[in-house]
Order: sequence, then C-alpha cells, then structure tokens
Amino acid sequence: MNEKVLNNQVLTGLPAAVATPRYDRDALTPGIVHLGIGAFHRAHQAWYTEQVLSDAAPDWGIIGASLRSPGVRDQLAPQNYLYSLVVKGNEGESVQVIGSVLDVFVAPESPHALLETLAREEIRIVSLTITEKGYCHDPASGTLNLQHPDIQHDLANPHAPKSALGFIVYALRKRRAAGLPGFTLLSCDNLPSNGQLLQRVVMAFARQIDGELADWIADNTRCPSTMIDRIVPATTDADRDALEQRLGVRDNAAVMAEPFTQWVVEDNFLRGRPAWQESGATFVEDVEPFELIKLRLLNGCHSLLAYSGYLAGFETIADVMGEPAYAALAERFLASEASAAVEAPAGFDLAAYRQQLLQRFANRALRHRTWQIAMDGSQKIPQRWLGTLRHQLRSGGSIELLSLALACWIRYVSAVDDAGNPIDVSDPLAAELKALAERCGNDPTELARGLLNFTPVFGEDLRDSSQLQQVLTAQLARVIEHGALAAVRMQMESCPA
Ligand code: NAI
Ligand code: CS2
Repeated sequence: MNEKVLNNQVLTGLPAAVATPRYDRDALTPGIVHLGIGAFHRAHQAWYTEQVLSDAAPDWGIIGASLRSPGVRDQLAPQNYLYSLVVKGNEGESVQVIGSVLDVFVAPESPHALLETLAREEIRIVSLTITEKGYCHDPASGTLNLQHPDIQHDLANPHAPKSALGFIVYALRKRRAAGLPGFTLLSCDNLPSNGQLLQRVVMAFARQIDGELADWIADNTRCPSTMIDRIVPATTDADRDALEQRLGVRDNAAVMAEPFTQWVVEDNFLRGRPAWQESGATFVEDVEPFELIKLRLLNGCHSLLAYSGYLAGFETIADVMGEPAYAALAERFLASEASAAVEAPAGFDLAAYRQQLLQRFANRALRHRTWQIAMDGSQKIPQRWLGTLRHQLRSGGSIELLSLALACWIRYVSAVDDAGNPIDVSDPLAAELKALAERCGNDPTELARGLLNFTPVFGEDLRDSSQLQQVLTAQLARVIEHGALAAVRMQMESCPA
C-alpha cells in the first residue's frame, strides 16, 4: 500500500483529469451538520454542496458526524477530510476530489462536542442519512417506538445521547436556552415523506421531555421532505486499489457512484440553504409523488432483485440482471404491479423512467451487492412493497410479483439460501424473524400466516386478506421446493408478456 495518502499537499500533483476543489478551502465555514456520514452522503449531498461552494459563498461547509463507529473519521482525518468521488458507468469513469466536508465528529467518543456543535449559531441545516432504522420508529405505522433501547437510553441521558433524535432534541434545547433560532432538519433517507416522518419522531421524543420545548421546536424548525437518488454501493478494497493506481496516492475514504443523480427537495428552509438548484437539485412544493415513484419502482425492484437474487447465489445486482429471467422479472414488475400504485407528476415520463432504471441496474461497472440491499428489510419493505400491495388488494390488481418478492424475503430472513448455506441476515429484527420462521417450519401455509401476523412490518390489516394468504402461500411453496431462480423462471413462463 502507498504510504502517501490524499491530502492538501498532494492536490496539485494529481493527474490533470482529476477535478479538485475550485475554492479556497481554508476560508470555508460550516453551515451544515450531517448525521450519518456514510458513503451515500459523500456521493450525493456533499457533491451537490461542493458544486456550489465558491470564494463568494464559503459558508455552507459540512461537519460530518458518525453516531456509531469511528471508521469514516479515521479514513478522512489523515486526508484533511478530502476524498474522491469516482463516478462509474458502462462508458468509463471520472474522479473528483471533494472538499466540502470540513471535519467529522464521532458521537460515542464525545457526545458533548457534537451537542455543542449542533448548538452553534452558524449551523442552519442538520441533514441525515442514518439508515431507515436510525429513526427508531415502528416501520408499519411510522410512529416513534418509545420502547426502542436507544430512545429509552436517551430519555435518561440528556448529556450523552445515542440516537439522532436525542442529539437533535437536546441540541435544540440548548439553542432555545441560548436564545438562538432552530435549524432545518433535512432527512435524506429512503423513507416515505421523510421530512414529516422525521418531524413526527422528533416531536414525539421532545414531548416526552418537555411540552413547551416541543412547542418551541414545532415553531423553530422546518423539516422539508426530499427524494434522493443515486446508487452508491459500499466501497471495496479492490475499488481503493484501482483508484490508487490512477491517483498515485492512496484514498481510504473514496466513494463509488453511478453517473445518475437526482435530488428533489421541498423548498421549506428556516434559515437559507446552499444554491443546490445550481448543481441540478429540483425544488418543488410537494415531493411525495416523486418519492412514491422512486421508493416503489427503484427501491421496490431493487429489493425484489436482491432477495430473489441472493437466494440463488448472485453476488451483485448487475449479475442478477445478467440472468434473462430476472431481467424480464424486473421489467415486468416495474411495468405492472409497481407502476399501478403511482401517479406521475405532469411532464414525468414513467415509461422512460422504467427503461432508465433497467439500464442503471445493469451497470456492470458498479458492484452493488445483493446482500447490501437485502439489509434491514424489516425497515424497508413497508414503503417499498406494502403500500403497493395494499393498493392492489383494494383495486383488484395482481399481487403475484409482490407475493413472490415477499416469499423470497421470508425465505431470506429464515437465514438459509437455496444452496443450504447460512445467510448473515443484517436487520434489527433478524432474531425475531428467524425465530418466527423456525417456529413455522418449512410449511408454506404456516410461514405465510406466521409472517403476515408480524405487525411491526405488516401492520394489523394485511393478515386479514385471504387472497394475499393464498397467493403468498403458493409463491412460498415454489421458492421452498424449487429455489428462487426456478420460481422466477416459472413465474415468467406462467404469465408471458
Ligand atoms: P453506509 O453504511 O455507508 O452509512 C450508514 C450511516 O448510517 C453510517 O454513518 C452509520 O453510522 C449510520 N447509522 C447506521 N445505523 C444507525 C443508527 N441506528 N442510528 C444512527 N446512525 C446510524 O450507508 P449509505 O450508503 O451511506 O446509506 C445510508 C442511507 O442513505 C440509506 O440507508 C438510505 O436511507 C440512504 N440512501 C442510500 C443510497 C445508496 O445507494 N447508498 C441512495 C439513496 C439513499
Ligand atoms: C438500495 C438503495 O440499499 C438499498 O436498499 O435499494 O439504497 C438504492 O441504492 C438507492 O435508493 C438508490 O438511490
């Protein structure tokens, strides 16, 4: 490994094709604290901000925070917080060094420092990519889970919270006490009406502490919803090695992304925002139609391909798409069940969007692991599949493909793949789901009944649908008896286009 890492000193010696910050980084001041500085933030919001930072507008620098591990801070700190965004498409790749991140705090090491930073007057936006489970909500209802261990902990430990909600509410309490205004809370996670959801859980947490504080927060924060889209797989050592060949220095914090990027934001900010429209973000009054299309088509199809593909031994989404039956399944799912429950805003070409999605999934330059997308299914499938499923049940539409998707998920959380190998299921409810599946044995009827009764995911209504029970049982029987690949092929043969 190269001893030399990316940092301020080596910027001018990088290959000419590598873009570098075009402003004086020393003059930047922070305006944003970002909670959850994972790969996605660095490839998306930090890039949109990078594009609009300039010597004339230096006051929207980003302070990142990790609420869990020090990994990203340890990668970025020796690099003066610089990192490369590598954009990889089938036609080639480009590299840009991003300078918009100024510092990273690791909350468990120093919760006090993060609280103090969030309470600084110049912080006007607090954005989040903390994964779906970071909102500590009940996935089926979208309400705060007051029994969540992090919430219980934070209600008892105001000076050293663990959850994003704890940091946000206690920092706002400090701001109120200091006579400062609040800030805008900008959720960039794949959740439906993510701004409203964030506001709901923040308010529910604040009300547990002090009703007057909750009222102040309601008046002194804004929570715009956002639709965020860019496929950003976890970076691998192979990615870092290839980049080192290209840069001549090591970048341990690099992120890999597809060329496509989109950000649709509700224009409702308390104390200004960067001119993100100049980097291509769209500001609208109502984000919901965009969110529903993205969650139900892109993410819905992604999860379908991830569970069914993982069970059959496919490592990446591009590999899955290389198998004709799966490519046909994706096309069919997008055009039929997933599209039935969405309404395209004026001027939005849904058919072109679907075609583009199929091409994005087939991008062989990105190695987006099925296992990564399969993570946290209990937190994802309500917004990816179940809204559509409810719509189909109400309107008498087909539920075949959604049931196949659910059957593969149920098989996946049972934690054994089609070759009999154990699956490392990463999900906050993994243990409960596995135990439930084990109690049901390999009996498709019992599995369908048992899982549909799991209310944190399915709510109270879906278990009452005899149609769902029946179709899901049939799909489970196929997946259990023949494996996911054969089940997908049978499905595609049984209903040719
Ligand atoms: P990542 O694994 O690189 O980073 C996840 C971040 O969330 C880390 O900072 C981690 O510490 C934090 N986190 C995890 N559990 C948490 C918890 N319970 N409370 C607080 N923080 C927690 O993942 P990545 O790629 O950055 O994705 C994060 C989220 O961004 C996704 O879950 C999704 O909602 C959203 N997103 C991701 C896209 C992608 O393609 N990677 C695209 C669109 C949205
Ligand atoms: C993926 C998404 O990991 C997942 O669950 O479906 O993160 C997906 O890559 C993004 O939403 C694309 O914008």
